[in-house]
Amino acid sequence: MDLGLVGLPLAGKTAVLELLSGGGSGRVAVARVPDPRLDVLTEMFHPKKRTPATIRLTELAGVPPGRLEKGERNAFFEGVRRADALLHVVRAFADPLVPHPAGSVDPLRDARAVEEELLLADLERVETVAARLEKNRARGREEDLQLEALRLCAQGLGEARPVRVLGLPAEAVRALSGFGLLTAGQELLALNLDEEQLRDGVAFPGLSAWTDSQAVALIPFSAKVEAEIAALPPAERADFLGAYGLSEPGADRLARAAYATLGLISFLTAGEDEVRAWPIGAGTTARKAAGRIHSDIERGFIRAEVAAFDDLARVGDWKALREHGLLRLEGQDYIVRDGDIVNFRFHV
Ligand SMILES: Nc1nc2c(ncn2[C@@H]2O[C@H](COP(=O)(O)OP(=O)(O)OP(=O)(O)O)[C@@H](O)[C@H]2O)c(=O)[nH]1
Ligand SMILES: [Mg+2]
Repeated sequence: MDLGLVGLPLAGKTAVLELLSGGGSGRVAVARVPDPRLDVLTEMFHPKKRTPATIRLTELAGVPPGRLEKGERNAFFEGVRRADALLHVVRAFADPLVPHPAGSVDPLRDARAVEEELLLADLERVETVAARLEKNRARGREEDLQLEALRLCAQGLGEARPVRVLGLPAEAVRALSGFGLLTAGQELLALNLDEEQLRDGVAFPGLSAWTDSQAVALIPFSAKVEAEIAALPPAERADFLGAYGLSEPGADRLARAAYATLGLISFLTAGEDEVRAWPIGAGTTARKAAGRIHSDIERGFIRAEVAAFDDLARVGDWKALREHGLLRLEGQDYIVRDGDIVNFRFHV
């Protein structure tokens, strides 16, 4: 699953990418999703390997304030279209060494500038596609559904509302799925604060009301402070975090929020070889989940032995789970839940 990083120039996109991927450079990186449950399982099973879930990050070109040139615009939108969800990095930090491209710091203005580009691009596309469909004399029921869905989008986008907040019926969402609308997907906004803003708390009037209205989750954090935390020896981190009133690194929280924004949950496998978190979309069946591990397991699926992580953590091991009747046998259509520990039975 791919997360696209968008934002104005000098907002901190590269800083966030490096933070989430633990260094590295370039515009594409892989981020590990921190999961304390893997720590518990590692204590329990002493595996040779511990493998967290990962997501791919791609930094897209910084959107300049104002309209983009046509070529730049298309390249940027192609990038957004390829992403499964967006992480929008918005600058709140003030730093005389890194002058803000617009001359002043204003997160709400900046966030809206980027969002507006996406809304305009969607409106343009919706109108173009609708005009083409209307001319099609041979259009059938499917095209009529698409036209109706596009009409609803055009109305919402015209009021500067992203497609994701329009509450479209499932049939309309399906009809639109091939059109690559930029505001239909999920989005997370990371507000990049400086040290003082993080420590003292800072309110930007209207910002959280705006993110609410866009159905965008808002995560305040500081790329600079997080880079300092990452550079500390683990034993010193807790004190440092405490000084900012944090209980865990903001980068961990951001990675988990990004994971949720992509619509992902984890099922877990645990044994002496490996403890591992496997990303699946919410609503995935046991047989499909098995396919995440290996296509043979999906094909030869017999049953899934399932326990909830919390139960295993409480009773201590598999044996106790079985004795307490907390180990269930589930069939192929079982909907796997976040934190399910799964052992697939299959034949090849
Ligand atoms: N003071 C401060 N500086 C930051 C922070 N985050 C990023 N910077 C600095 O701001 C500059 C731009 O950060 P980048 O992460 O490169 O920003 P970007 O959004 O990738 O910028 P472009 O790729 O040019 O669009 C760098 O010099 C960073 O060191 C922060 O939280 N506080
Ligand atoms: Mg950059």
